[in-house]
Amino acid sequence: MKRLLALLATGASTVGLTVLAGPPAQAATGCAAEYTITNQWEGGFQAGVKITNLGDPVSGWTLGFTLPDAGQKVVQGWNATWSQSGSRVTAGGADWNRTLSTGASTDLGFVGSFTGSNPAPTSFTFNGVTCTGSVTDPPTDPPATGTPTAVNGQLHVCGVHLCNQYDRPVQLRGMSTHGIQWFGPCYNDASLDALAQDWKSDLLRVAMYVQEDGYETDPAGFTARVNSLVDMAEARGMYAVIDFHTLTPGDPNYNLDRAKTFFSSVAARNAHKKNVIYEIANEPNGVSWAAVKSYAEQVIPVIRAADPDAVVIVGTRGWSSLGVSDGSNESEVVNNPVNATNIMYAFHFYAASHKDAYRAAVSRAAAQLPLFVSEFGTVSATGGGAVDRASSVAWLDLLDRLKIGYANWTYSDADEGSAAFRPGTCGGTDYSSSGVLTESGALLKSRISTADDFPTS
Ligand code: IDC
Repeated sequence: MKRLLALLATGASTVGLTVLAGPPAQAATGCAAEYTITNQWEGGFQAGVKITNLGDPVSGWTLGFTLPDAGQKVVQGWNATWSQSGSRVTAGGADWNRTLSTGASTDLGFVGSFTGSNPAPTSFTFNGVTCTGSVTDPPTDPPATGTPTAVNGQLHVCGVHLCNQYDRPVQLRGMSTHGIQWFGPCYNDASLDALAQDWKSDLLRVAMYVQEDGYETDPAGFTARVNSLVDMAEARGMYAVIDFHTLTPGDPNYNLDRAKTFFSSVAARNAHKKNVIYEIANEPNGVSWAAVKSYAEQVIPVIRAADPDAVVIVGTRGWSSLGVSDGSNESEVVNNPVNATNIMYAFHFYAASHKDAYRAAVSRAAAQLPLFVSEFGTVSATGGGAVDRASSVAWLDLLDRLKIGYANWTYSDADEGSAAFRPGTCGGTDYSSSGVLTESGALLKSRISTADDFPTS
C-alpha cells in the first residue's frame, strides 16, 4: 500500500528535503529508474518512479531528476520525502524504504501539475550517480544454444590462458568497434547480426574513447551507449570487452577518477552478466610501468567490488606493446606484476609496423603472462595504409597456436585501411555481402568465421 508521506507546495519550495548520507567511499554505485505517467488530465498528472539499486547496498538514498518543462510542478508525493527547487526534483528515501539491498527496488510517485507540455524527465540520479541501468531489458533469456557465451559461460584466467566454465583454455576471436563517438551508426541490429552470424565472432570490443569527444564530454550518455552494446552482444551470444579507450594523454592516471566512476557504474550494472570483460586502459604511452600498475591497482578493486568474477585486461607500456615500443620488454611486467588475480595483460600490434621482434616478445611472454590481443590492425600503426598480408597471417597463426584471444581494429566503415567495411557501408543495411568488405575485412572475416573448438568437458 502506498503511504502519503509529504505534501509539497508548488514553486521554489524546498519543503521536506531530507539530506541523506551518500554511499560509503569506494562503494559500487549503479541504478535503474523507470518513470511512468500513470494518469493525466487537464493541467494535472500522476507519475510513478520505480528505482532499482544496481550497486552496493545503501542505507539511505536520494533520487534526483529535472522536470523538462518550466510549468511542471510536483504537488504531492508518496513513499519518499519530495521537494522541488526550480525544475529540479528530489525524493529522499522514507523510513521503510531507505535501505535497499543490491537489486532491490522501490516504487514512489507523485501528483503533479503542468501548464504547457508534460514531458517525462530524461535522466535520474541516485545518490548523485546517474542511473544508466535497465532492469527490463535486455531479455534475460539465455543466449541461443551453441553461441560462444552459451558454450563457455563465465570466463576466468587459468595460468596464462583464458578458461571457460569447464576450466579449459579458449581463444576468443572477434572485432573491435571504432570510436563509438564517431561510428555509432555502424553498431545496430543488422551489423551485429552479421558479426555474430556471418562472421561467427566470439566477441565485440566496445572502444569508448575517453578524450577526443568521448566519455569526458558526456559520461552518462557514453555509459548508457556502452551498456546498450553489451546487451546487444549478449543477446547474440557474444562476449563484450568494455574498452576504456585512453590514448592521449598516455598516462592513464590522468583519467583515474573518470575510470573509477565509469567502472563502478558499468560493473554494478553488468555484474550479473557472464559476457563482460573489462579493459581498463587501452594504450598507456609515455609513462612508466610503475604508473600503469598503480592505476590498475586502484581501478581493479572498484570493478571487483561490484563484479567480483569478471576478467580484467590491463594495458601495458608503449601502446600496450609490453614495453617493446619504448625499448623495454615483458620482463618489466613479469618482474613486477599487477597485484590482482583474474587479470590478463594487453598486447597490441599493427602488422605492417610490428613484426619479428614483437612476435618474439609475444612468444616469450606467452609462457609467463596471460595475454589478450585486445586490439590489432592488419595495416600500419596509423590505422591506414596497405594491408600487410604476410605479417598479418604470421601474427594470426601465432595467436592461434598460443590460444591468445584477439579483437581486430575495426568493425567500421572508416576511410582507412584498418576498417573492415568500405566507406558508406554503415549508411546502408547490407553488412553481409562480400562487396561491402575491404581487403582487411575479407581477411579477418575468413579467419574469424572458421569453427571454434571450445572444449565442453
Ligand atoms: C585511430 C583511428 C583513427 C583515429 C585515431 C585518433 O584508426 O581513425 O583518427 O585513432 O584517435 C591505436 C589506438 C587506436 C588508433 C589505432 C590506429 O588504440 O585508437 O585508432 N591505433 O592508429 N593504437 C595503435 C594504433
